[in-house]
Amino acid sequence: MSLLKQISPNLFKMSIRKLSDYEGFKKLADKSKNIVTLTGAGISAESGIPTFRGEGGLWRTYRASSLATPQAFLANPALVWEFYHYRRTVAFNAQPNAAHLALAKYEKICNEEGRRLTVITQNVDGLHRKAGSEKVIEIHGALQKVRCTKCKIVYENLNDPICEALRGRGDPAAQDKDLPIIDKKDLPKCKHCQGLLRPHIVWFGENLDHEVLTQARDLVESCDLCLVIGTSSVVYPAAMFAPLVAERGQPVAEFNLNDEPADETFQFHFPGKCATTLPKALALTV
Ligand code: BV8
Ligand code: ZN
Repeated sequence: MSLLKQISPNLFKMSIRKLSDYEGFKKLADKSKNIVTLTGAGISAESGIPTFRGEGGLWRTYRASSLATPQAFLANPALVWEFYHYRRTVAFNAQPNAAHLALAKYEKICNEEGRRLTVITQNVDGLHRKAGSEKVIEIHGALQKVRCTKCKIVYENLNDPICEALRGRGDPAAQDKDLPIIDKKDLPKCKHCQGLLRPHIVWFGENLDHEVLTQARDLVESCDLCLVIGTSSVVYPAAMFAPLVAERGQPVAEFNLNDEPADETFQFHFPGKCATTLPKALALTV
């Protein structure tokens, strides 16, 4: 695509315009029986939740992805808990935006017509469920859940702060050196065995839950339309899902700020903020 941009900008513009065919997309969506959407941090950006790779991808002097690892948690559980405490507070106080609401509304329309729309999300902020979506697969876990590192139990914990030691902590503008060290014994503890809790989140280098991955794969292999919304498509295995749908000859529609599609096999590409482009594409006011 970018070669075309260099050789013939006009032809490039025409092909981009052809990809953002709102009318053609809506006709297709209304005929589709089993729609899958893959969402990333970009769908929550307009709810005030920093994305991973935009400028929001930094917390203090750390890249978010350098803290989202088992190694980081082993080395400095207090720092990783401060990072997740900050993100829990931001997520718990955030509201779904028009893009989340449009997906929830369209899921209901599909249900009434005996069709299905399932959200597969990489996000851990819980905003799809808050918007009213029911069929949601959180492939990277959820900030609302914790897991005991000792007895492995998983449960929901909405306390903010999750423990006294984290009260008032997590400020992204603070300097680590100015803050008192949080002792490991004061970090969140399991309500059953008093073991150290961790966020129930899939970190880099960790496997996705087998059942969740199987559910996602089955949907990727059976859907007749895939919407890929607000993701840089760089993290695997999620980054493979939409191209696999296109490989099956099924239509993929991308909603992203970028003016070029992430993959040449995508049939539709709607450039711009998805809180605007998605309700427009689904012809919904939310
Ligand atoms: C796995 C939870 C098997 C954390 C996340 C070397 C060693 C170990 C592993 C690997 C390795 N090399 C590769 C791997 C595999 C690795 C991977 O893919 N790494 C990448 C970086 C190369 N994957 C894994 O480790 C996965 N597990 O593979 O297990 C294994 C095991 C051991 C060894 C090898 C393999 C686990 C990955 C899960 C990591 N956890 N999240 C947390 O949230 O704290 S990933 C995290 O980043 C997000 O969840 C998301 O999934 C991912 C990508 O982020 P995006 O959502 O796409 O957000 P991003 O900021 O990047 O982009 C935003 C997009 O939105 C942009 O395109 C922007 O243009 C657009 N946008 C912005 N605003 C808007 C918008 N669009 C529309 N409207 C707007 N308003
Ligand atoms: Zn426990």
